[in-house]
Amino acid sequence: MERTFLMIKPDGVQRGLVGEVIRRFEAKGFTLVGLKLMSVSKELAEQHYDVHRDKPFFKGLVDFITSSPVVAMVWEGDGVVAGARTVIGATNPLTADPGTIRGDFGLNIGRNLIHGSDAVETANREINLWFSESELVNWTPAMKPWLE
Ligand code: RTP
Ligand code: MG
Repeated sequence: MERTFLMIKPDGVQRGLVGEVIRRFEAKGFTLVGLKLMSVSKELAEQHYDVHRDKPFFKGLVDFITSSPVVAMVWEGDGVVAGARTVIGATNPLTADPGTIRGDFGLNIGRNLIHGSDAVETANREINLWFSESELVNWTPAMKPWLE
């Protein structure tokens, strides 16, 4: 089953949007298999955003992600990588569609509330980076047949 890595960034936690964000993925029908509130080290933030290392916003991004706790999550479901990106919305909240998390709550590109893996391979890399195998729970929701 496909899995993705999602992270509620410091702005989402500080603004009290953790429940709202999780509610949206639950309501969509995805399955939560890993969840933790944590402070992020500079090393982990730099590894997570390694692809952006040469971008002008890299240092500000790392400073932001390490500034206050985040909620790291792994979600499971058919097509969950792309599906979660649809629920999240475009990178810039000012152009993200209403009804998406960023469109409804985001303020600007540097404060866009949540990260979602952008491809299946990226998701696998990020899940391994953020979670150990023992922190992930394999389970089948009883309501799953109703969603198929
Ligand atoms: P994410 O990785 O956080 O899920 O976001 P994304 O795929 O939609 O966007 P990406 O291109 O991967 O950029 C990663 C994060 O860097 C910040 N950013 N700031 N100041 C800027 O121009 C700029 N561009 C990107 C955003 O917070 C973005 O989510
Ligand atoms: Mg990205």
